[in-house]
Amino acid sequence: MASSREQTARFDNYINGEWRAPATGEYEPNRNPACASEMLGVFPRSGAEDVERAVNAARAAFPAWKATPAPRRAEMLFRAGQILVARKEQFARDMTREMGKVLLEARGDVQEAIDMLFFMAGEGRRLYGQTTPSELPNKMCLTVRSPIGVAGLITPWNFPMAIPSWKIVPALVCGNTVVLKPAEDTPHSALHLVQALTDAGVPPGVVNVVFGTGESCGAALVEHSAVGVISFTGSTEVGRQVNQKAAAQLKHCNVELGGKNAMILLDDAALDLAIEGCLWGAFGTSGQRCTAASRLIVQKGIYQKLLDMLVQRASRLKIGDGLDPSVQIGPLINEAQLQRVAGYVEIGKQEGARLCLGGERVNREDTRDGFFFAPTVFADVEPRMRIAREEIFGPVVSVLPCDGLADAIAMANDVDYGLSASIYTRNVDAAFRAMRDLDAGIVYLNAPTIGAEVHLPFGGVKGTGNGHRESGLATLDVYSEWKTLYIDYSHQLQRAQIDV
Ligand code: UN1
Repeated sequence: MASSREQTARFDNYINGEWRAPATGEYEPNRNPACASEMLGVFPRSGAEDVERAVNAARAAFPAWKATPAPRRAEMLFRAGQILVARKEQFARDMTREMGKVLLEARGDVQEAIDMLFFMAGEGRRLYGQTTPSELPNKMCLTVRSPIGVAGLITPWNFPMAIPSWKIVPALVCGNTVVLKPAEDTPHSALHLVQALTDAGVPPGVVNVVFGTGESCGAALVEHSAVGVISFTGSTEVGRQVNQKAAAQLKHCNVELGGKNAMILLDDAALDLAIEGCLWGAFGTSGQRCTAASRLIVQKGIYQKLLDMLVQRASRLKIGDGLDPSVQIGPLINEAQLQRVAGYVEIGKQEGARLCLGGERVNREDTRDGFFFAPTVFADVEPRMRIAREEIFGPVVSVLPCDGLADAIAMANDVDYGLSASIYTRNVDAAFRAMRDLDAGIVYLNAPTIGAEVHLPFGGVKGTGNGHRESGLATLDVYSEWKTLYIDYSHQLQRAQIDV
């Protein structure tokens, strides 16, 4: 069964509107993480030469795309959104098969790309700048956004369509052309998005896709002198290198990196609601979200009760192939990720945290061929422990006791990251203090640490990023340059600051 698929499903790079075999001649299998012997196809393992071709195509397509009025560009984005609506179910199923997230979440991932396309399609008729008075008579001042050129976009596997859309769509509406290097574990979902854009009329060369690893072609993209803007989502370690390399060439660069997101649960929290939030925040997408709730900071009055409820509920979560609609937890992305998660469980045990649930690979007949890891709860975790400080990216949650609000906020902030944070309380004062004092780019009240919507800025502080934001209008600043225009109709030399 697998062999016939293996022979048929060979994918190539998408450059200048054509399928191009990689110059390296090398391909990598794309496997189903729920059933690793199932091969979904082979995708190129490209190198610098392929990146060169793609960048050249994007560079050649730039002048005409830039000259296309933004509302016309936006109409294509809108059409691409409609195409995704029509193909949502098929693309979601394909995503579950290549990434593992359960179908419900895969549909959400496609939906997020749809949302971004519709949101940015509206932006085509706005892209607002400013108009402002001049300090001199018969003179006016205004600002407009200009595209930068070629955008090099490097995306992770955990949101295989949503995150590429966060980058491609604003890049296009601003008038840039694109070279996308999607994660090697989820090439097909990225391609589906690009296919929708192509079918919607985006011209050849405007969006190009090169498949391969970060080392083999992501680095070449970052270093290419004709790429004017880089956007990367991934680990803090790699993001720092990307940022440094881009900085050396003074490129626009946005990096979205790790998180160690905390949910604070105060004694007055609505417990049933909070438990739902904990389960969704910690174990949704098997914890493979940069916004996953990986620390629960719980006030002592409800600590034991919450822990009991959490362990009981988490133990009942159904683990399996995400295509089964009754399954709640899918597999991890690959063996290396599974080993990483298992390694952190060992670290947690050695550090003296109390393992209350899970901690091991799910070893059933129907899961043995996949990368399934049981929902894992560590209690009595101390802030100094590595499992309370480092990003695990798996279904492992650390529960930490705290005395009250001030203590909880101090603990929440005492990590190198600052993506999202949340607090469950019914006390208005506590809620507002937390919203003010939590060091995070996103703060939720009475909701878990996940649930970002595309029309609001997404990103974090400290080790989570470099100060830029994705999504919302804020992301337009990544993909455009402000141009300031002074128009003098006085017919005389007027000197700013001099002729006062
Ligand atoms: C991520 O956590 O990796 O906030 C992205 C959410 C999604 C995006 C998450 N919309 O739940």
